[in-house]
Amino acid sequence: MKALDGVRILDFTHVQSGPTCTQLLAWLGADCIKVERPGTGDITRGQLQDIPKVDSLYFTMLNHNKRSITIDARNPQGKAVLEALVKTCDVMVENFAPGALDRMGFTWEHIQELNPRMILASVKGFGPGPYEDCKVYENVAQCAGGSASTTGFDDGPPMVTGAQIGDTGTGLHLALGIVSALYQRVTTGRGQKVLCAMQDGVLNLCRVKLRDQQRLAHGPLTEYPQYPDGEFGDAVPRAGNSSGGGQPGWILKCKGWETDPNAYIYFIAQAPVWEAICDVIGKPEWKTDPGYAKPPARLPKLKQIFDTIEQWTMTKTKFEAMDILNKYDIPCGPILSMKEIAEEQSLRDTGTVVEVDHPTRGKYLTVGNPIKMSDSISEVKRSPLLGEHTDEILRDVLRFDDGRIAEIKASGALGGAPTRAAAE
Ligand code: CAO
Repeated sequence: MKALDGVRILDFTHVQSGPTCTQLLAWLGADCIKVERPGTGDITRGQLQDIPKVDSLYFTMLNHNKRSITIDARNPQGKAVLEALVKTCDVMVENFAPGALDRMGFTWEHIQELNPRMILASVKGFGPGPYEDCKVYENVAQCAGGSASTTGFDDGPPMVTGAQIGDTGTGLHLALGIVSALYQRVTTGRGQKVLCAMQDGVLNLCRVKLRDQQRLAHGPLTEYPQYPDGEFGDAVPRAGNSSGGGQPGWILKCKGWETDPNAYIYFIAQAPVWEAICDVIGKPEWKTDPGYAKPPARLPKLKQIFDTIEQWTMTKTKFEAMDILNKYDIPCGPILSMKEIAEEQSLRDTGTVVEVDHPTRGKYLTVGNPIKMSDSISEVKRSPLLGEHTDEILRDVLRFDDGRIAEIKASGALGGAPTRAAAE
């Protein structure tokens, strides 16, 4: 048994934010029916294609464990199929541009008429306000949610991060909203709308920077690289690689950095292990020197301290440094390349990196479910081909008979041109 067995999702999502959410629910056991436009399907099937005419890794890696049905929502018969699906599903998830679902005829009022228990979950770029009608992609959300202005170096432009905090981050938030609404429905018997705006999701992930914005009113941010010599304006500056928490940290070069762009380690100069750090890097005198012994004395000298630690890390590979530092409980982390992560056996062993076989692509690697549950084990099943389960869903989920299925097909609602019989 899986945690969400018995939950049926009408997955009307595309691109990344929505599909991330529904993939997670599918891994947790929900039956996820992905509705796609006939012909093209989810636009990501054809984006960033590495093999011609084969579903892209962009698509396959966001749509595991789902079934695919093609429906033209503008065709009256297609709309009827969608209405039948609304009646039989528990959750409808969508991330169309603002207003698109209403224009298809699926207003919240209509959905409730069809199924009062339905949970309608949406991702939009912005919540109600001046930008509510805007279309939004990942990096726009990173910029509007406070991530870009606080990422990068002080002397450089704002910077986006490779982690998809706008899309995948919001999909995760939405999944939590959905399971909470399912739980509340047990008591109320009613569905509800769940909305996650990407700006809000990014801001939630950047909350330490809103913390710092308020700290700034009371003086300089002493753990930032701008302290003590640089200028602080009236907004949180970019903090380079300094730590977002109470323990100073920085990225330091390791042996081989001249040729390997990832020969670096993240080093945290955690106060409780300061004495061990001094011993490891060959600076035992710093343990008792009043200029270094206590954290407040170190704050104005962080750059010099990390430069000194780097003289030591440059004599070790990042993995050698990890081995030595971990013996002393000094928090640190190697900068791992995607190649190293793909080859890491322990991630394969836990199912975090999984090899999947696909009928037209062959074998590829994907990221499995990062949520590990002892009584709801996730298996990663390949993404569906476009419309692969159309007949199966009409027959087994909607219980349409052969005559009804033939009539819908002839109308062109599932793809292809309407036949003359349907037109007459
Ligand atoms: N049958 C018929 N029509 C369909 C259909 C189907 N099965 N599926 C989609 N459509 C139609 C929609 O009805 C819509 O039509 P109208 O705009 O004419 O009413 C149209 O396809 C396109 O939808 P869209 O506007 O959502 O798509 P887009 O490519 O122009 O915009 C995006 C993409 C992501 C910018 C937009 O969907 C959006 O802002 N979504 C919300 C925020 C979001 O999730 N962003 C993350 C995307 S991942 O980086």
